[in-house]
Amino acid sequence: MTGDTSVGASRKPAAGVVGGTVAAAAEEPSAELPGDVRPVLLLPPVLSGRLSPARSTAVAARTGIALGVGITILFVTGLISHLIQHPPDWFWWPAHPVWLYRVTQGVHVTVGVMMIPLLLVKLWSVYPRFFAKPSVRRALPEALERASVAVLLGAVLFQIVTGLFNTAQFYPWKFFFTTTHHAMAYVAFGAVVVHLAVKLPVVRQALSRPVSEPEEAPRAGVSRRAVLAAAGLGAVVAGLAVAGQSAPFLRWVSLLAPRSGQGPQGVPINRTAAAAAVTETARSPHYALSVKVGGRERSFSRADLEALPQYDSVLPIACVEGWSATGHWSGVRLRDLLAQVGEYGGGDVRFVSLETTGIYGSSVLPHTHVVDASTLIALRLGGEDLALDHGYPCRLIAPNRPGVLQTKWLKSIEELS
Ligand code: HEM
Ligand SMILES: Nc1nc2c(c(=O)[nH]1)N[C@H]1C(S)=C(S)[C@@H](COP(=O)(O)O)O[C@H]1N2
Ligand SMILES: [Mo]
Repeated sequence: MTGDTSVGASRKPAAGVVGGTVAAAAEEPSAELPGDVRPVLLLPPVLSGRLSPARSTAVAARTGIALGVGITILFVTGLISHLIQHPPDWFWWPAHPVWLYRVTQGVHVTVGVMMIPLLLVKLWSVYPRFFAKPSVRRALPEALERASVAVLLGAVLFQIVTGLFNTAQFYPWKFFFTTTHHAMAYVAFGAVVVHLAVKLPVVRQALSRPVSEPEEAPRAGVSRRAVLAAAGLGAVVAGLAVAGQSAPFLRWVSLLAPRSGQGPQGVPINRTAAAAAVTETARSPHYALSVKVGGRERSFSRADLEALPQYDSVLPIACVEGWSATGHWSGVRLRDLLAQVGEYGGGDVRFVSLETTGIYGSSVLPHTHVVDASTLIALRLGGEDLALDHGYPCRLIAPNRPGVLQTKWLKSIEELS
């Protein structure tokens, strides 16, 4: 203990000289770089950063903050998506604004893609330190710090890769991806919090000086401003490349947004009727929708549904993969349909599809959305009968929820007790 205290005491005055040369020499990694870095990789000087003042705490701190903010946004928006799909008792999600989930999940995937250039620049600005000779005096804290950085980096890379796979529709493994992506989110977010706590003094010091101010004698090479500008521009370009799949006015610049408005009736299709093996049953003349509520049951043909009062709803399909599209739906209000059968007791309602394969054949709708006037058993989209691929003879369309819960090709609707 006495040893620790004396080390702390002897370092204190140095750290207290904010912006002074002593503090800078003690804290700045760049001050240690030239001597300490092993020339492991034979990169050109500018790339390896040996000649660059850009590889500095100033850049590491600023890109680090951007990444930290991004990961926090990803953590929150990701958890929202998880909670809507697997709601615990305490969770409540509103029906309005109808576009809220479209925004949170669009932000999740767009910010997720923006992480890629930011992470590359961050890694570039710090990577010589991965090869720095460990100091003997601080062996344990340094080993712990490196281990925590390894966890952070691994978790964030894992999230980016699994997230991208997910948006690219690797459906056979999607369930596995979502589960691991969810578990790793806590690791990634936790590691960010730990890393920031460890680095807070260095970050505060780096931010207290302008980017252009030298931390030591100026060297040739890329400037910090240029690297930070490249990181920012890279993030914006990456974001724009995908943002158009959720924001229609950005579609013309979104070269990487694969599902942005194509598809029958102006709305993309994730799973076709053929893929879901429902082409026969959905077109069958004997089709009937079974509705169970308040202990009573009734069947409705498509003609029966058409004979009930029809309403319009403008609601988005907002896929968990980040793409979304507004649809002009019309059909029977769910609450009206339930009232046709029996007295709705206020519980959750389960929707089951004609589809018997796959894991998207059913969904559960909470009370808030059941009674909402915009929730429809849709018969039409864009003024025409629903395309077979959009869920003909009828589908659920409810406000402010993931597309995966908007069950197509309905077979039955049942209030859960
Ligand atoms: C540190 C970064 C990230 C964190 C903390 C994070 C967190 C989360 C969480 C907690 C979920 C909910 C999972 C569930 O429903 O169980 C989620 C879902 C999702 N994330 Fe991320 N994520 C990150 C990065 C990314 C990236 C980079 C992308 C894509 C570019 C991405 C795409 C997705 C997608 C598509 C889903 C929906 C999965 C589904 O419900 O099927 N994520 N994320
Ligand atoms: N029965 C069934 N309903 C489903 C699906 C499915 O695979 N099977 N896919 C869901 C998903 S993931 C989305 S995003 C929406 C897409 O609806 P759309 O194909 O009409 O655009 O339908 C949902 N409803
Ligand atoms: Mo989806």
